[in-house]
Amino acid sequence: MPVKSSEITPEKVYKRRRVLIGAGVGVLAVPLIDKAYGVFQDKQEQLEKPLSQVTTQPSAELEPLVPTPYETITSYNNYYEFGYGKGDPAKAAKTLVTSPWSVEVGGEGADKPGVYDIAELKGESAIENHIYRFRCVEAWSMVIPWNGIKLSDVIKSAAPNSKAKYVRFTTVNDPEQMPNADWAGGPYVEGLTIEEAMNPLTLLATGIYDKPLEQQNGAPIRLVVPWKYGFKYVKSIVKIELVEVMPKNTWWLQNKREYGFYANVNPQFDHPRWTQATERVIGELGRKPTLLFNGYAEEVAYMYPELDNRLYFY
Ligand SMILES: Nc1nc2c(c(=O)[nH]1)N[C@H]1C(S)=C(S)[C@@H](COP(=O)(O)O)O[C@H]1N2
Ligand SMILES: [Mo]
Repeated sequence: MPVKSSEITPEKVYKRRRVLIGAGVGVLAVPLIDKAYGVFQDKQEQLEKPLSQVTTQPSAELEPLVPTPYETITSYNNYYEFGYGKGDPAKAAKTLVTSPWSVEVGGEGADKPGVYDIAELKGESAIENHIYRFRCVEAWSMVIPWNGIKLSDVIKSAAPNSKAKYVRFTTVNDPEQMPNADWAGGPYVEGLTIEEAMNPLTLLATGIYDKPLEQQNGAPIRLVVPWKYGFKYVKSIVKIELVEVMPKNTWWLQNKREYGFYANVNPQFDHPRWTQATERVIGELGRKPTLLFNGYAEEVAYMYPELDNRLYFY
């Protein structure tokens, strides 16, 4: 899916921004769009420095986030167990029974393993509301108002021990309820480092726009890691394991050359088949620049001090 050069941020926008900065004109005087591009430019300049020296703008100072309409979030999906088309999950996933539902929390890294009903899991912490950017590895994006709990609260109540180095998540896999259940030859699996899992941005989402998650979005509970590509957001979770060895995640197993474990959003590292420098905002015209760590560098860059495969390989 090559990007037309006309869709890439025009150079003159950068130049104009530079002139404005040079003239000492305050950010408030700059139209919003220029401000967004200016942030992108600052990030690009920062990428030339070692990451340890990068100073980033807090996410709150980036362009205001305009949530994608509910109808779009619930009708344009990736959930391959229900088909490969973007419209398939909204049609086919209604057969997935999401109540009652329990999640097994365990693994060799958990001193207090347990099986939790969804209501019990929610009881672990207060429901929080977070409007996050969402960036798929296919170079499209949305803005999603999530409701959910902090993954860290669930991990803490499992009493992690020294073997808890990674967290492994598993999606339900039921051929009777999922027409394409076997597309990956087994359940969809994802993983995080324990540090990533404990980061306060990381959620277990149970709703969108204050409505319970619909099946196509991963009901009743799915992972949300806003600085990573969408394929990390494993849906309809039935198992969470604290483990010692890095989990083999589904997309890495599918195509090791194109997908890896970390999958941190990085506009400077292209997918072998398309650019990651820009993204198509679903429901809007044209493309916009992609931000390092999807705009959440301030909150997450401390976990990636080296310029290595955590940044420059999926
Ligand atoms: N079980 C499962 N989880 C999944 C997927 C999938 O195919 N199966 N697709 C992933 C991908 S590639 C993306 S972009 C997001 C899409 O989430 P959404 O449909 O809620 O926007 O879900 C992720 N989680
Ligand atoms: Mo994706």
